[in-house]
Amino acid sequence: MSEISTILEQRDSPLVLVVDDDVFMRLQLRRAMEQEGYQVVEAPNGEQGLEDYKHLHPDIVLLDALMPIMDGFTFCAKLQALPSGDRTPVLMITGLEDEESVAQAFAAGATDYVTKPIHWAVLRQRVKRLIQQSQLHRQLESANQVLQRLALVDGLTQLANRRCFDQHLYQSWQRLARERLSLTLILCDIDCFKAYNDTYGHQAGDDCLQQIAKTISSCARRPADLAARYGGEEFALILPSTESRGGVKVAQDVQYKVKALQLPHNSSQASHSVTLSLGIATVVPQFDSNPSVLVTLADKALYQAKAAGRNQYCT
Ligand code: GH3
Ligand code: MG
Ligand code: MG
Ligand code: MG
Repeated sequence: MSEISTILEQRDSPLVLVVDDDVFMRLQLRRAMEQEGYQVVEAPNGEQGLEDYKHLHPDIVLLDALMPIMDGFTFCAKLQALPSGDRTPVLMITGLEDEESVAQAFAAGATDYVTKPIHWAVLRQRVKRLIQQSQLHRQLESANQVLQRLALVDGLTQLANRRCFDQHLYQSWQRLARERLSLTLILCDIDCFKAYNDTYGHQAGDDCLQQIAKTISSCARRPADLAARYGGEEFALILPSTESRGGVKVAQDVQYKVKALQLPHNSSQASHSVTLSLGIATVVPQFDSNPSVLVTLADKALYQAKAAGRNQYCT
């Protein structure tokens, strides 16, 4: 176990997990892999190998086919069942050259195989290539995750963007139509924000948007709630399973917290500090209509709040 904790601490080179019941074979494999600059952990059977795998997440597994307690084929099958198991390459080392065991190795999920007696130069090349492929795969996967995140997040405020808003609203609509529960939408628009930019500059305008975004986000308390940047200086709160009264409470909370920010706005018609106008709408979603009904209602309520002098909410 001390070997394992050392490896967990210092992981600067690829880690090879060698699973083989033959002590001499493990030693030879270790030497060959260490010569390539890899770190090595050994396990004498599939069961121990699986434990090590879970703790260490190696970059590749060199796996003997026939072992006591748990053989290589069973190991492979169990590895496939792990959440991260299908990504790590497994190079099966089999003494059995018959077609059936090769087929069995691939069917169990092995990535590639070599046969004993081992041709060491071939083994080294295979391991190198498999590690490179797996590292590339991991990089692509994390790049993909970043891209997916970027596609849904607003760059300035880090809030959900319009695309994310549309998706979440549609999904909430479908779910609540099934559950026959209310969906509330609040649209928030900063009052006299053009004047704010004109007075304090565009950079200050951006800072203001960031602070308002953070504040609105803090009012989305339930896991299913979503705060989004709906447009330039407009924000939205999607509140699933929320009646009109609950929506009003959240709107009041937003107003209270924005006021508490005390962001000076001397050219506002509504107040001496930055304020919002809010439109609240609530419906029980129906399968035969779509969320644009709700957006239109909230937009109308927002327009009323503006028309009535700003710095207020309407339903
Ligand atoms: P109202 O009270 O009626 O909402 O007036 P308003 O001035 O807020 O509304 P209007 O739609 O006339 O102007 C919105 C302004 O928001 C204009 C635009 O330049 C500004 N804006 C939109 N997006 C951004 C942004 O990302 N950064 C900054 N600094 N300003 C923005
Ligand atoms: Mg064996
Ligand atoms: Mg606006
Ligand atoms: Mg505005």
